[in-house]
Amino acid sequence: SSPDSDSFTPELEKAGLLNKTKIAEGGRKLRKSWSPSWVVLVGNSLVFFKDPKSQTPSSWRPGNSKPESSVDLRGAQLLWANDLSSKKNVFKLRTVTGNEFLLQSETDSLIKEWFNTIQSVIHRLDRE
Ligand code: I3S
Repeated sequence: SSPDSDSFTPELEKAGLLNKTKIAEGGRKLRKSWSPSWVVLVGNSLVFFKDPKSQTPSSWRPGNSKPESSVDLRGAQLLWANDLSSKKNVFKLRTVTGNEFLLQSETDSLIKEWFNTIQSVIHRLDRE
């Protein structure tokens, strides 16, 4: 990779705005509460930021912005889940610890990209 991308962050895979709701914590069902989230896929983690106003790369550099939460993708499961919402383009991410999230976008191409990118990270970790 180039010196420029190294000073950016070498392991960044993807970042963008998605609608998010957590629907389970440790296997316990939670009440849905959708909200926009700035989602960053970096290394083995999906990191959620609350403030969708800060969408520049510097906003999620370590130290510059505090993540709302973070998900370890190792052993996670990803499924399309249009049966779990009236919204379109919904997928469910389940962690090994039994946390479940729904992620959604109105833009078909965008949600497919997210699904494929997260899935490829999960599969890479499965092979390690
Ligand atoms: O699966 P549900 O219960 O139909 O989910 C809806 C509710 O969580 C609703 O909030 P209330 O708890 O105030 O009813 C949300 O506003 C809706 O967005 C949820 O449904 P969708 O179909 O949007 O995931």
